[in-house]
Amino acid sequence: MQGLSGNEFIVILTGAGLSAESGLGTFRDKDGLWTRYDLEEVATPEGFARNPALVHEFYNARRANARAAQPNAGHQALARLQRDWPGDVLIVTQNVDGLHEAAGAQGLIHMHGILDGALCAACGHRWTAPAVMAPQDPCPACAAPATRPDIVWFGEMPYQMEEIWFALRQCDLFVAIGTSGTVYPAAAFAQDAGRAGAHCIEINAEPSAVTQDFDEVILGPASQTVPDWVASLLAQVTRKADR
Ligand code: BJW
Repeated sequence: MQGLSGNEFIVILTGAGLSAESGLGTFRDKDGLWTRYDLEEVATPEGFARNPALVHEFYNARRANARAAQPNAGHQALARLQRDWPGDVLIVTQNVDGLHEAAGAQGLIHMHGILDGALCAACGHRWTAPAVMAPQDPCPACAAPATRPDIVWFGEMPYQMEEIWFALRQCDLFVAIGTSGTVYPAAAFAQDAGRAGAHCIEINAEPSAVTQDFDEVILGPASQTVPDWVASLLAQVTRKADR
């Protein structure tokens, strides 16, 4: 994208592909989580009601993997963009792993929740998840044995949607990174931002299910494409400032 002033408002949506090279599995790729687990059983409120122990086991294992993982060059480049871009950069992530924060990013929206969070299904209280959670764990606020992972499952409303839609209407540049474009409402964000006038860029290993909604598509592994894209964006405004 040419002719940037540096004051543009950038909204970045990230998905599982960004964390793939940190060793965390994606959902829908070959060997992805949904090829090994039935999403109806582990990622729906109905599945949790049927078998909370199974769901806690699934998320306890994912929490352990996420806590052991390190951010990769893609996460680091986005944190650098937030630090060095003169305008605002909002990162909206579907990822629940916390690797953006580990790389130094700030002010994120975790639209699908966070593995490090626990939520009381009875009173809505939230607290930091222990390493291992179990169905009968009492809520620290109301003592109900209704502890669940603070994760947005299918059929539940993702977090901070009004804030996200507002940002999509205001932004100049929308960039989706490492997401298959198959899960709504995130899959519609390029359409939402594009209709409001934003330039939309997709950065992914392969064209997503909604690739037609983007003005530009950059294909390749996020640990390389994201640092390259961030460097080229920052170089444009640095060159301008030098003139
Ligand atoms: C790389 C790479 C590398 C790999 N470098 N790239 C019918 C039509 C439309 C909608 C619906 C429908 N029926 C039901 C719905 C709604 C439903 C939905 O979308 N279902 C679809 C399956 C059809 N959505 C919901 O229920 C959501 N809530 C909702 O809609 O509320 C009502 C509402 C109404 C109106 C407005 C707003 C809301 C909630 C969705 C919750 C999703 N939850 C999950 C699991 C919880 C989190 C967790 O356990 O971790 O979130 S599902 C899972 O998918 C997870 C992810 O965040 C999400 C998206 O996946 P993501 O990140 O895109 O990963 P992958 O694996 O799909 O793709 C990875 C990509 O990376 C691939 O393209 C690779 O090529 C690429 N890649 N390596 C770069 N190194």
